[in-house]
Amino acid sequence: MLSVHAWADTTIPPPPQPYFGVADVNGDLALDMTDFRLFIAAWAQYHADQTLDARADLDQDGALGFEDAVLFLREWLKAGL
Ligand SMILES: [Ca+2]
Ligand SMILES: [Ca+2]
Repeated sequence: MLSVHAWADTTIPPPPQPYFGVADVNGDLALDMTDFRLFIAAWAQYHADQTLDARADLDQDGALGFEDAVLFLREWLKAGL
């Protein structure tokens, strides 16, 4: 049986902090593998047929280029992912 003291000593991890950076491709306030996959898919699509997923255009210049990749990777590395 679980004692009251055992319950009181249980550490509940803090909720993750919301992420407000530009690399949150899907806008869910978290930077994770979903954003990575979306960015890579947007990159591949853009460089295949110039279809732009504006969510991945991180510098908002109307194209998906090297600068967007640098911005994404900088944020990714800063988050320690
Ligand atoms: Ca996200
Ligand atoms: Ca861009």
